Amino acid sequence: MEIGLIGLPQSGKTTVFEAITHTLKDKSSKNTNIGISRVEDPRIDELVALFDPKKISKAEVTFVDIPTSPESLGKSQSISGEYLNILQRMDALVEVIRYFDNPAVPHIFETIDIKRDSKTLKEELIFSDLTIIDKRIERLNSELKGARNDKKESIIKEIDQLTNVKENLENNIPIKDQDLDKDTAEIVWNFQLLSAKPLLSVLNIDEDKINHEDSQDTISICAQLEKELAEMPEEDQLMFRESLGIEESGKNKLIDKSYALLNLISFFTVGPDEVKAWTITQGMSALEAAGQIHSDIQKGFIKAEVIGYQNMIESKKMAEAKKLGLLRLEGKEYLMNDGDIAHFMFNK
Ligand SMILES: Nc1nc2c(ncn2[C@@H]2O[C@H](COP(=O)(O)OP(=O)(O)OP(=O)(O)O)[C@@H](O)[C@H]2O)c(=O)[nH]1
Ligand SMILES: [Mg+2]
Repeated sequence: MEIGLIGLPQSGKTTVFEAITHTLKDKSSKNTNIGISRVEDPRIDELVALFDPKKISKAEVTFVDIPTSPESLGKSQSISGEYLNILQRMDALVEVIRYFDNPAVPHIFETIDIKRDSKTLKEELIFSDLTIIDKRIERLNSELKGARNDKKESIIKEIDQLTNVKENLENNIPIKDQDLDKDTAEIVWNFQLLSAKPLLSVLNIDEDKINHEDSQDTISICAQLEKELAEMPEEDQLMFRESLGIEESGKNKLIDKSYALLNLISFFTVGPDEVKAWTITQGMSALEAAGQIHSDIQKGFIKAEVIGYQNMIESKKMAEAKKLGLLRLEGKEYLMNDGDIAHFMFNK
């Protein structure tokens, strides 16, 4: 999963990035920071205690921090070029909104106003989508002129559909809040439009606002402080967090919310060699889950042996779980549950 950090200039994107990621995947690129966060999941620790594997593989989320030039964002010039290409690739976006006072860091609009900044940013996403939809409608119109009669109908239909989407955008309704029919949704999907992506808001707060309430799609993180904490040894971090009254790290908050926002769940593969967490979308079948591991496993899929996390912990040993009848044989269609432990049997 890849999540892109966006925000007005100097809102704290890079500071958030440094607070939540550990390993840099690609230091070669001058402009874009790509980093990985390991997903902390206490269930992994419990499974490791049972199976004592040689290798432990936690789920990973990739965060991408793209610097914005002051003239590009917040000034309705739309998002374009390489910046647009990167954002289009992302599974979700996180908008970093400045909510810290810092006289040394000027704000492009001079004052701190989180509603205004968030609105500005959302309008930028919508504006970028509008540009793309407009271009497409223009193309279709010129195609229509030279089209054969039997083609005309479908072109006119697409123009109508896109015009509807365009009007909604002009009324500032992001794609993800538009009530589109299946056909139109499919067309729009192919354009990888930015306002269609799940969006999480991060308020980059001061230390004295630490107990700011989080909501469904907004969390507050004191990026500066989190960055400093992330550089400390684990024990010191815990001690400082406790004394500051921060229950959960910014990184964990952000990842938890992202999972919820994107409807993501985890399943596990276990054994003496490796205990590994896999991230899938809620509603995925056993066959699709198998495909996450390897396309060969999906192709040759026979059955999946599945046991729920709680049952595994209670039975402690796979053999015991089998004896108790807790290890089930499931077919291709089985819908994976969060925490399932799965072993896929397949024809090589
Ligand atoms: N006081 C305070 N300062 C912060 C905080 N977060 C970031 N800053 C400062 O704000 C400045 C900008 O932070 P960056 O993380 O570089 O912001 P950015 O959004 O990546 O900036 P650009 O990439 O240039 O758009 C830096 O000088 C940070 O030290 C915070 O939570 N509190
Ligand atoms: Mg930056």
